[in-house]
Amino acid sequence: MVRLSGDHAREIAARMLRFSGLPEWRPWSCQLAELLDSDGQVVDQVVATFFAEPRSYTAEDVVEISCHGAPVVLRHALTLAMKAGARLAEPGEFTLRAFLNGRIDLPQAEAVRDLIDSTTLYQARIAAQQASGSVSRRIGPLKEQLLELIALLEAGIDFAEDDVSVAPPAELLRRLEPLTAGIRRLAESFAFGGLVRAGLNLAIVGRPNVGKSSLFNRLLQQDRAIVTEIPGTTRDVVSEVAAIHGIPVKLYDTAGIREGEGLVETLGIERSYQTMADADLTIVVVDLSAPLAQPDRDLMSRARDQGRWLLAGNKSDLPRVGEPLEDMLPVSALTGEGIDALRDAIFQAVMPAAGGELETGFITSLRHEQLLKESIEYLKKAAAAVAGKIPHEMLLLDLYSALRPIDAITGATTADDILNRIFSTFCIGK
Ligand SMILES: Nc1nc2c(ncn2[C@@H]2O[C@H](COP(=O)(O)OP(=O)(O)OP(=O)(O)O)[C@@H](O)[C@H]2O)c(=O)[nH]1
Ligand SMILES: [Mg+2]
Repeated sequence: MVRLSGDHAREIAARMLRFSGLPEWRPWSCQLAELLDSDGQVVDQVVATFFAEPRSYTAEDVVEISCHGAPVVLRHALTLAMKAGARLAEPGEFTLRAFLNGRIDLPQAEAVRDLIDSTTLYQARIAAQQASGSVSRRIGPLKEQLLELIALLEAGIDFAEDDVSVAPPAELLRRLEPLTAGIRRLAESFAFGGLVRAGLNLAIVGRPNVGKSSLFNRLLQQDRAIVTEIPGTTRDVVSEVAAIHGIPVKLYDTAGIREGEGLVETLGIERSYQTMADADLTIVVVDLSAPLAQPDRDLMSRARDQGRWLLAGNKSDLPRVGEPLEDMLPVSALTGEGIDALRDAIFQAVMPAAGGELETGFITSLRHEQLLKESIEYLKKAAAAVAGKIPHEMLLLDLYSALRPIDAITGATTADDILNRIFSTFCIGK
């Protein structure tokens, strides 16, 4: 599809296409037309759709020309468009115009990019929610609370002689607390949101021959890593991406951990430790059909020290030896038993504790997370200022500083926004 946006969209389309008769630009309807080569011969039959401003993608007049898709034809259509007075759009320019024309806000524009980059349907669903404004719907009420607080203090200062009572410290703290907590919850949602967007690194570690490569293949649903009954089969890290509950998960199969036999294996084992240190989540695999050994325990405590981890007891199809361990997930890479439960556990391990917030929107952008954290720092300063009985003028400076990063997400607040609030919430009316 070739998209033309701007005041001249219709003129340019009329010049580059041949219509049967004069083109009729009825909004949101389409017309058949022909695309001609330089000799005046038809090279494609196309459909031209007109979207009248402001109800179009960019909020400007838009004509979309749908061709059959051959790259040479599309390139020719672009050439014709440029000859007729158009210029090529910059990357993302249509979405930029939608933003500049006020049809979407910044988080929505960013979500369009994420939607395009989605590799799983789950990612697409989250991006689509954000493109429809889920981030702003969560930040909006928090910003509202902050603006109210600012208006309260401004009114106290500006209209001191108009007997608008200046808020007592207890009242200020009562308002600051839920505001800070709300912004913090949103910032923390990035722990999960970031993974949804960028994916998760998952290391599979364990002693030789416990079935790491078999489990890796099973989670991938393809025979990617070599499996043999010889301990020390895997020598180097093997990685591949699988989707687990819609999150792209990069799985790392590693060399079995033991006292290395030879240089190659020793180097491989070093990489296993490195992979484990870099991973977002580690699965320690043990063999249920053999007694637990000290190296198994060492690996478990290392995983525990390093962060999020799961314990998988593999070969559950064989007679079990040794005592069951706490929180161990029995699986069989051979039969597939327990693999679904393992997938669930992987998802649960990275999902936020408050699972209910999943559907109401969380942030997936590192930029948003950093801005929210910056805002929290100033809100903390403001709370300290209230406690320290620092003058309201100074407190206001902190609140404005807390507002600035939020504005960087949602778009700027103007002095009018604050004045309107002061005049609407207080009966100054003079
Ligand atoms: N019965 C049974 N055998 C399994 C299972 N998983 C793996 N095996 C067998 O265990 C042996 C070792 O499997 P691998 O997947 O190569 O083990 P690994 O942990 O990757 O071994 P290294 O790469 O040497 O560290 C192979 O003979 C597999 O067929 C299982 O769930 N049940
Ligand atoms: Mg292996």
